[in-house]
Amino acid sequence: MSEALSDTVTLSIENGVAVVLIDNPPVNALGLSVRQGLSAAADRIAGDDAIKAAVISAKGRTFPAGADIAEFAIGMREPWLPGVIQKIESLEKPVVAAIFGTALGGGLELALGCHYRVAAMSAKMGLPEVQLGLLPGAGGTQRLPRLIGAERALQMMATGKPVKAPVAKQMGLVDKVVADDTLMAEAAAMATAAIAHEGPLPRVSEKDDVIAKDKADAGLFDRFVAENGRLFRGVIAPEQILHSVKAAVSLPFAEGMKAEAENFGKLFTSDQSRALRHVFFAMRETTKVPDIAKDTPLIDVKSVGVIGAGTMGGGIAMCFANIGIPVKIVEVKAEALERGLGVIRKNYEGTAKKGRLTAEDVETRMGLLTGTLDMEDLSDVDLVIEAVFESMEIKEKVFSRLDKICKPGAIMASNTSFLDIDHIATFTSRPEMVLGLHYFSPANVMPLLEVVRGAKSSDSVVATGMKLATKIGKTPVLARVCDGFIANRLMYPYMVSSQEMLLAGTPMQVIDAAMRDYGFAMGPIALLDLIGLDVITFPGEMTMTGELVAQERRGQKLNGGFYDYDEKRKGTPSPAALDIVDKVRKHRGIAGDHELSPEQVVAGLLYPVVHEGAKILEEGIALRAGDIDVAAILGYNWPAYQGGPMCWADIHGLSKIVAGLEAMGLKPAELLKNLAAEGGSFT
Ligand code: T1G
Repeated sequence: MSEALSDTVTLSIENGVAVVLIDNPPVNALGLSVRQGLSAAADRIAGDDAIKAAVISAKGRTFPAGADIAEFAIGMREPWLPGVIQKIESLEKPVVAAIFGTALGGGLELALGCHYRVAAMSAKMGLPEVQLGLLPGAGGTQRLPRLIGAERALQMMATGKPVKAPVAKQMGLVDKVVADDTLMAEAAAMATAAIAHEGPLPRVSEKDDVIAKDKADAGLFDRFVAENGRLFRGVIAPEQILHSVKAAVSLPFAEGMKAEAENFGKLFTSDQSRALRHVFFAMRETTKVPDIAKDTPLIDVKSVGVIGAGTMGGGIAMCFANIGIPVKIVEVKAEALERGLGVIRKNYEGTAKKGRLTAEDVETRMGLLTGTLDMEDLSDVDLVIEAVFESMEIKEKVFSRLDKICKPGAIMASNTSFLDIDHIATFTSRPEMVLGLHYFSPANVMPLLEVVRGAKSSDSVVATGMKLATKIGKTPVLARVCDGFIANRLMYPYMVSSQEMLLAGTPMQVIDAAMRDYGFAMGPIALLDLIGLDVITFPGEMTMTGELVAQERRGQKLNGGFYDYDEKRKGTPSPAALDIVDKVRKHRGIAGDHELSPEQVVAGLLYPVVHEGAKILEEGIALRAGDIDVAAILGYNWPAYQGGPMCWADIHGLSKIVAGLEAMGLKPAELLKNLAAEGGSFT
């Protein structure tokens, strides 16, 4: 018979072993009532002579997956997790952690405070706090190095990557790995056997043999930093993790715990952690469409047709073949079809070379792809996605034919990146079956999928599009119809402002360096070279990109662009481009003597993006500010630790942005002005 120690923790006694189960769906996060229950369990275990040992585990899908991240925003209360874990570790009766699912963050720290750990074969364990801009703040930075050594502990904590149970066993992180369905029995057996254990219980905080070796290795930390520089770039948490592990190696446990708490506190209140915690929830929020009922019937997509075997069509087809859905790829010319299928095979073989696919997987996926020159062959598919040339005239031809070919109930989608889905829907007799599925190139790699809801798209079609996005491993963001939808519309002012800034007199390398320091992998000018100078049309009858293309300078891989590139693709400002900058300046009567500081570059490029985001929000094109942030992060590699444009704006200061936009001669969006005036925020 089990008794409730709190709303989310129960205790039952079986043959002298207390079984403590956490039940806090969906992931058994270690919220207040769980901590209260665990603390009460420790008291019961200590005080009840009928209890000789204990097992701690959970119900549902996983051993605790960490602290309750949602609790951070509402303020945490005692008992604190480090203290609860310390209380469990200090017990004189053996406590076994029975680990399954994903024991992450505070969940793994709880297990480290137990005397023994047994894991189900399918379990994963990790300390991903760094992905939230935090560090393991419940003893993880002190116990983990004592168990598996400082170097491997640093690797786990600075990357946040989980390890599978067999690897955990090999590292000494768990004592035993058992078949999933025997976990609780094995844990109880381990607890019973431990009752007879002579001498002090194995407490990780008292284990000093492993840490002694680290103490003797003077170069350990410098080596780690030298070999893992990329983990430290732009972000602050890894450095605090490093300091905490140094404390673990050099200080007694209690003092190391104080150092960990201090370092955790620095991170907890940092802008980067606020941004990353916002992104964590925003990424999960995008699938929620408030005005579509959760029980809306979904269309069962068992087969797909893709029109166009080019880069986009091929990538889109791969997304479905990857999850076992057969795809018919339509082209107008046999050689285009053959070329497209050849590129797909090459992609799969490339992945197989990296060991992420077997040769058999490649054949299975290729076997799901059928090429055809006849659009009539799409009469039996459940979903068609066209990825043809971006011309409304061609879309009209395609959709009016699809309307005659596709079976009733088939979804007809366009991959267009800016054309009007509502207008495309008028080419069919069933606009309710039409929507946009806007992939980002390469479609089989980029995680963002904009699901574009037409005015007449049915709820069922939209809900199916959102669900399907997740099924193919994408993060969907719902957009209404407008030019550029969300991500491209949002970042167009960023690209335009960078061109204007260059003409006004800020050197291209200054612009790009400022945005790399902000956290982008590359600046806007280099990005333009990478994606190709003819991809974006800039305003004005004479533009630098137009002049560069006219000189056959089309981009990084096409004869260079704004930069000339060496064999390692390192760019230096191109004299030819500088001449063109001068030419366009003269033509437009721009002096070109106005150079901005890096801080002014960031403001000059990002304020217009925030302004556009506010308009996207107030026009109802995006459902939430967080969706806009997700679109920028996943579509344009906006650095997640900056939160995305809307979260960054909140942190940066909306009033500052309003004033900055006005100084640039821009009229800030109403929503932005109003939020700034009332001290509100987007996120
Ligand atoms: N706290 C609160 N809610 C959480 C949560 C958490 N730790 N983890 C997941 N959720 C919610 C999530 O928002 C979603 O809610 C639902 O659970 C399913 O999540 C002291 C300080 C566990 C691998 O960082 O990695 O411990 O949208 O959609 O794809 O040192 O969730 O359904 O309403 O992601 O199956 C450290 C974060 C915390 C783990 C499951 N732990 N979670 O993935 O489902 S900080 C983490 C995950 C900490 C200590 C420190 C994943 C998952 P909703 P999901 P999934």
